[in-house]
Amino acid sequence: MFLLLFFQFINAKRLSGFFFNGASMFKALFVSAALAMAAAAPAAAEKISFRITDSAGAPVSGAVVMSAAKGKPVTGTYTMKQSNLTFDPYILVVPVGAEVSFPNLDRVRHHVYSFSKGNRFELKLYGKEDHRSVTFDNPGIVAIGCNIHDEMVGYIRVVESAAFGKTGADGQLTLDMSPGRVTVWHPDAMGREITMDVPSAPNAPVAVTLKMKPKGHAH
Ligand SMILES: [Cu+2]
Repeated sequence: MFLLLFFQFINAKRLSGFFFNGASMFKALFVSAALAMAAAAPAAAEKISFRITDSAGAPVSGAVVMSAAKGKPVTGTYTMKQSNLTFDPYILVVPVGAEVSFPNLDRVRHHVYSFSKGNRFELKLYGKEDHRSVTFDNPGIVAIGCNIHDEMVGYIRVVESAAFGKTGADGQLTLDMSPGRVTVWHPDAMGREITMDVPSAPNAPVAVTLKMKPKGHAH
């Protein structure tokens, strides 16, 4: 940052010299200050890649990466199916205010609910081809279950982040984001989520190791 400001100061001096033919230092400082204010705006977005592995080096899929920088809620379509007595996807990340559809593709009825603070909901018994949806208004972790099938577990991470996503089966993810602080979370990781600072233009994917609980979910 300081380096950037220094360069802008030099540029401003040159610029003002060019326009004002030996303009005073005062003018140069004035232009410099204006440029410094522009520099205080968030850095431009870059493509930054992440690679998330467990302690044994195996890729971790479904790990959520979210920027600390906040963004406007994004509208989009979000779905968590019930299929073969599982929630699909097992992990979903959505912006605050998103509406998530819960279609039931099974022949049996499900009764989907969450007791998670700020995002409690209950979708009473509904059958095949039936859709219900829920709007998530508060950031946080929403643990989802089914009243009929105890083994059904899913998670929705509701975020306020300007940039967010989750890793694929290869444990990788690329975000369009401004360099800065990010948080990495997975419901089956031990301990708290990991927060780290990502520099501009890292020369390799940002590597993060998550210590996973011994009994990881199959998905
Ligand atoms: Cu069920």
